[in-house]
Amino acid sequence: MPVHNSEIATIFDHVADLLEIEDANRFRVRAYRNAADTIRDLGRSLEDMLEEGADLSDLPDIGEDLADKIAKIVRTGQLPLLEEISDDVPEAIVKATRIPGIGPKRARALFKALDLSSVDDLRDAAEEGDIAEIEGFGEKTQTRIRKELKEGVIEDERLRLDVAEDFAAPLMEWIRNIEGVSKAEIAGSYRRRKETVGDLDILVQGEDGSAIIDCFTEYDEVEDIASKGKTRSTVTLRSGLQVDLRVIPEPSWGAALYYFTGSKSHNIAGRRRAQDRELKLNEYGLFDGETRIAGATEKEVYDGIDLPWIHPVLRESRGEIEAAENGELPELVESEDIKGDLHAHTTASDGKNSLKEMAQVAQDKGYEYLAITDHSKSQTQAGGLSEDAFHRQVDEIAELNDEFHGFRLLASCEVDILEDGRLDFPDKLLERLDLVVASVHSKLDLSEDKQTERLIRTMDNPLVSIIGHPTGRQIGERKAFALDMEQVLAAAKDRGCVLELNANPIRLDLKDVHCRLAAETGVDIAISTDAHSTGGLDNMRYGIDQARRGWLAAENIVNTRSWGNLSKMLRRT
Ligand code: DGT
Ligand code: CA
Ligand code: CA
Ligand code: ZN
Repeated sequence: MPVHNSEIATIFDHVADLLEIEDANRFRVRAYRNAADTIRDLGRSLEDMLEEGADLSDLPDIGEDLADKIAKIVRTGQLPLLEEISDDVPEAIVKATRIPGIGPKRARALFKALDLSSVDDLRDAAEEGDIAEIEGFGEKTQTRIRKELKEGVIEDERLRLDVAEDFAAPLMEWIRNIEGVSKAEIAGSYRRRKETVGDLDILVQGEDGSAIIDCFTEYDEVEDIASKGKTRSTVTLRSGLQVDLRVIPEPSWGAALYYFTGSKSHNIAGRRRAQDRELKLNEYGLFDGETRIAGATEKEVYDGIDLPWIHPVLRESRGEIEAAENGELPELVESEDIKGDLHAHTTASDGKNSLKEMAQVAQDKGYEYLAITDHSKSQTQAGGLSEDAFHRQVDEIAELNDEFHGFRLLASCEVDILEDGRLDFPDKLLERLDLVVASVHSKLDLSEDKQTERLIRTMDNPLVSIIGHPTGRQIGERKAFALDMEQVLAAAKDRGCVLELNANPIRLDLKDVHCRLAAETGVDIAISTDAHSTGGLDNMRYGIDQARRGWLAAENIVNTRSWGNLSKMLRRT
């Protein structure tokens, strides 16, 4: 049974969560988190590496002990340590830590004080007013907990896109190798590149439906078969991911791909257009009475309802049909447009690779530049640098740049935004840098007014080029902080400040609608990976998909420009 890197990383993250709740040594907690990050960005399968006899303790952040643990997980799919500590810590406490302002310590205190053991217990306690009675909690926290529970954030079972990809890739390889399968594609939210997916909707074309489905259900990660028929089957994989598979006849392929790609509201709009033309549109084709007049390709289907083909990332029923009708679909930004990356860390702070290594991989990608944005001094958790250390890094970057041709490292910094919107470093240091990324990493639970004001004060400083991960959300982990995005965008526009679309699939912040709003407001976006390793630089593609979901074109993205151009643009003084 194959074990994917994302599963191993999830196990380590889970161990770290639990240890943190148990108030374990913080270095021990960090060790598991760092290992999880390394594994996620590795780009090679640990299982394959073990098979080839590689020594995993050669990897950054993986010592002998963790290497043994990885080997154990690959052999058995489990980690006994995790089972042991999960017995002591209710899963509900882990979930409660997703509520902004409730860290591991407070979650533990809360559960202990009220003798809670489940999310339902927590809900009851919040509704009955018990939480406000506990020392250190109060009405405000209680109201917030109620709200979070109502919004269902802490029980979100959707899978992040990158995790889904990790399971989908080998599954698709399996399906494409089944005898008689001539085509296979994933539709649904996965094809629309949504940041999370509820399930996978796979379409295959082939001769003998039953035989194909038999083979599909024999895939070794299938844990449960919910249904199994001649043309359709639904299964659950060991990871918990549900998969719907449908066998589609050739003349209906395009119609089915269109239908199951969705979104549902895009489909409904399409069906209405068909009805206006006295046609019928469904997953089998476009029909005039009993006659199928289109269906083999998506293009044919759109043609039949008098529209150009619409890219799946746009199919959210947010005006794409009107835009298509008027010939006003956006020319979406593409990977090839990207000329560099404006947010990356090195071993100087919490990254895993050196300046040189990061520069090498950026050049291999064909980039013209890479901004090194290590953390400022307040970020003690993330190895934030002192002012002196920063000055030294700027000098080191200048020296390295002498050796490069057609490429440069940009001296930068991810400077912490303090509670009042001022920065963690003095202007005198920031003035030496090619650009400045400013991010919020603390005081995440300020009120909307205060948080909005805080970011606007930050942008008042003309040395600030880009606001990093502007809403701070971490998918499935931490909600976005309260922010009036329209006000932030208006202020950014006034001040010529750029907002970041963080390409890390855990963040993807800004959201698609924010991107769209930014473009409408005239605010430029930087798509940045926030890479903490050379492998992290590969996350650019998630950021691009997200930008495309937000209708952005190359001209909306600052890092599609060459450095000469960009540096002039970023200069606000
Ligand atoms: P997910 O799985 O929650 O991430 O989102 P989707 O969009 O993949 O939704 P899913 O898996 O329920 O269904 C796949 C597609 O099938 C959906 O995007 C559109 C289509 N579809 C499903 N149910 C309906 C329906 O009741 N009416 C219409 N018109 N289309 C539907
Ligand atoms: Ca789906
Ligand atoms: Ca589905
Ligand atoms: Zn960063």
